[in-house]
Amino acid sequence: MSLRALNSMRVSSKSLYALTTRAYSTGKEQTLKDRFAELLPEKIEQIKKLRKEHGSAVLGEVTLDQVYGGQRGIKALVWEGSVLDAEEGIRFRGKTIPELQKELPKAPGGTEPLPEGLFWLLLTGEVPSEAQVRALSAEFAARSEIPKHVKDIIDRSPPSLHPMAQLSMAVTALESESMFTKAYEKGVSKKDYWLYAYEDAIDLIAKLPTIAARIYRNVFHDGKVAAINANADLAQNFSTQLGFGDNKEFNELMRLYLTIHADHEGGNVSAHTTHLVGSALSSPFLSVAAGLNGLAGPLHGKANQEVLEWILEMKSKIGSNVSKADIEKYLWDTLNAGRVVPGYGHAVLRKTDPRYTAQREFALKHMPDYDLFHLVSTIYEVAPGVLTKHGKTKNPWPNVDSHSGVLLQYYGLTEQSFYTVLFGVSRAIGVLPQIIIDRAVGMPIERPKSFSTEKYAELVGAKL
Ligand code: CMX
Repeated sequence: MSLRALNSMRVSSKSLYALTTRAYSTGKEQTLKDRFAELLPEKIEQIKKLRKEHGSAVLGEVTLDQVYGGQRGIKALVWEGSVLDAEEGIRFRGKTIPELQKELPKAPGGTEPLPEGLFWLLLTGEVPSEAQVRALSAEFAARSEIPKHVKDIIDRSPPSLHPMAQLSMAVTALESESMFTKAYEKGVSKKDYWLYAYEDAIDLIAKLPTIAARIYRNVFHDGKVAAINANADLAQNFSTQLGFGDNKEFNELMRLYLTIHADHEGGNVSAHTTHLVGSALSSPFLSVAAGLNGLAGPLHGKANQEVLEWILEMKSKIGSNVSKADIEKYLWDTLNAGRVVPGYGHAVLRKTDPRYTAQREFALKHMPDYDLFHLVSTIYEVAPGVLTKHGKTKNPWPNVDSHSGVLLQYYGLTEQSFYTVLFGVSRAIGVLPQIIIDRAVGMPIERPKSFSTEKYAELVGAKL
């Protein structure tokens, strides 16, 4: 039975649950939806008990500087999937990136983790079996087709419209498919919201590569998107749709890329926005579209585009033989012009981003002699010193965006205005587990307190 048919039926949530899980299970292994449903009562109990016994415990204080300083460090969000440590970097359900690379299932013959496995881990806290991940890949492949009106929106967009704007519009237009919105309109009980949010989440992850590839092929190529293989994993099918599927190394890069860009705890702009909009019970489609609009900003996901532009501008100004002294001067020129050095600095991290390191290791393995990789490595030797001397940024070390573009350039994906779309496809895999959890544990609408400057002055006993 197709999901569209399911969608139009007036079925109880219990029967919808049974139907959808049966539709994609091979019958041998437990599905992700089953496993999450099994774990959920304990999670709900844990939260209830924690709040009952410690609900009035004080977690910290909020300073006026934090209020004016982008709310850094205020403990005010629940995010189950990952935690970011300033020194160590990201851990996904307690696991570092090298641990993910070791423990998550791989494609046959591959060495990089499958992002499907990360999605499972983020939702349940458990590493899935190979069979469970294969079933999830098959489910994504089966749901990858996008509706005609979404195709039309992409096809009618002018090529001059930034790919991220096209992506956000297309994801918003998927609202027509939202099982969550339809169930809500039919008056489904709160405790069953997650069943429908889950279906939307799986649908969205399945359809995002098709949307992204259509944008890429339209804006930069012949507008034709290759058919996917129902037996291949999400990243390989995405590579195929983009036009790079024959390249095994590129497939591996996509697996790594989609895994490491997915989740970076809850406070970053794209994750926080998705969660915030979801708290109003906007569907997962509308919530992720909002998050993508935040990811499109140059201080967040668009930095991966800006890094490439900055490097190519450097090369065009200096020539192909770039010395350390040239880089140092170019860094100072950038800073003295009042611009930021893209790909460097972070709101939380105070060391080299482990996502940078993972990509550097990929480059050392697959493209050790590539000139752009050498340039990125030399910038890494020079930039932290310059940024430290400049004295503004709290973190002079590179972040994830500093390295990703060069890897894509190597394999021929040279159109840097598309790079943030790749980040967006991955980010959805990281934020959607929390949307499902939010609906499952009944997180309320988000509503922090705001005051005017006059009121804050009054609160701290200051005269303006
Ligand atoms: N180059 C120049 N100046 C920088 C800088 C950089 N890479 N990073 C920070 N600064 C400046 C800030 O602009 C700020 O200046 P003002 O005091 O004039 O406002 C000062 O240093 C202090 O900033 P901070 O506390 O160190 O950094 P924030 O938490 O405010 O901002 C970030 C974090 C990432 C936005 C910032 O480091 C930046 O702009 N980096 C470049 C853009 C980038 O790479 N973004 C991608 C981040 C990862 C991602 O989300 O994808």
